[in-house]
Amino acid sequence: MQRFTISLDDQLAAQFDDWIAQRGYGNRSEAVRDLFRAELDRTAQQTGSATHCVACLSYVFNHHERDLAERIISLQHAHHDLTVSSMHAHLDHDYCLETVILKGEITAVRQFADAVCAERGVHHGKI
Ligand code: NI
Repeated sequence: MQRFTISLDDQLAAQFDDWIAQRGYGNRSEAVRDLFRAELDRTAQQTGSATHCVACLSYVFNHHERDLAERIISLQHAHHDLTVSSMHAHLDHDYCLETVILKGEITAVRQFADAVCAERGVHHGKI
């Protein structure tokens, strides 16, 4: 574990303390570590230095939509190497929420997620 000291002006420090309180962090160090990790991950994805990932894909769909549930299941089976697990929740009489855990090459994971989200009747898809 390494320690270092940073200087912040009072206004930025107050904003940061408000932010970490809203997020529920117990101290500044854990909040700073999470910010570092998020930025380093984002940079790795942008520069292409990261090749593999784990991801959660969530979407809502109407299970009355013709063949949609079957099409989604077929997509998952066609990419069984990427789909680690999925969870299905019946939201109401019409709509279902699914969350799929994905693991694999970033390009393949994104293509799979895009294909699911592009299916007619799939809404609010987000990876
Ligand atoms: Ni359902």
